[in-house]
Amino acid sequence: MQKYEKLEKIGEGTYGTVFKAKNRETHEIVALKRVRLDDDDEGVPSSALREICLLKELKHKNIVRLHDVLHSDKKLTLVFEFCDQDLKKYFDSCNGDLDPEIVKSFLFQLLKGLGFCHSRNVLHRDLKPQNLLINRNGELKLADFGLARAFGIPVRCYSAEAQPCPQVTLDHMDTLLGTPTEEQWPAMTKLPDYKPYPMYPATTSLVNVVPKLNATGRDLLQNLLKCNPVQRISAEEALQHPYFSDFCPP
Ligand code: Z3R
Repeated sequence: MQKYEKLEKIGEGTYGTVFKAKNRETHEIVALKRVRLDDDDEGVPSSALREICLLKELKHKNIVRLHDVLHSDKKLTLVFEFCDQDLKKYFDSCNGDLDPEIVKSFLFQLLKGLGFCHSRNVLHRDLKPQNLLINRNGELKLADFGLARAFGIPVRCYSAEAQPCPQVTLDHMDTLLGTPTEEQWPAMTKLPDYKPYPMYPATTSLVNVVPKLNATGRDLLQNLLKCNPVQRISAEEALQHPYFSDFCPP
């Protein structure tokens, strides 16, 4: 750890604090994610091991690069490439006034990174603005794979710790778009944790939610937000959607 000079705290991940730091020899700026290893615990948290194993295999320009893993007696440190800010901080700085071309570029890169993960049988499972990093060249990278899963290997039961609970988000989507009906999603009631819940009608149309997005963009969004995974557009398909027909990747 002498190799790095810790600068400031820049975030909190699934299981640890993230610091900006400088390599004392090369002066390269990196992000250090520190994982505390408690004495009475069984060693390295499973979320950290999961992130290390998955990220070692996921080398893509839209996925934050894991440079190194350092292990000292009580701490595990993941050394990542540095990005200037996360998307939440960027959104907050824009006060809701986002440039539609930047939105398009960020969505394109998000789908590229995600499509790459899916092609390698990895589900991120915790996509949110804090886990999407951007840099001053306009590049966007997926980060925090602490809740990610390799799929394809049948898993009988997820541990409670690994199960994200996006209830607030689901409720918000239900009130906005309407609760999915059995007709729209026949397999819904057969899901392992399915519980009957209030049926909300759609309260608004996407035009009111994203007034600056054109009709083609709204069509893509509608397809990305389909609750029924059979009907939902994949990342690869989304990249071919007409919304991107005028987009030139750099
Ligand atoms: C790797 C893993 C997690 C993070 C990395 C890199 N960079 C992060 S979080 C970050 C967050 C900001 S700047 C860099 S913030 O200032 O926008 N919160």
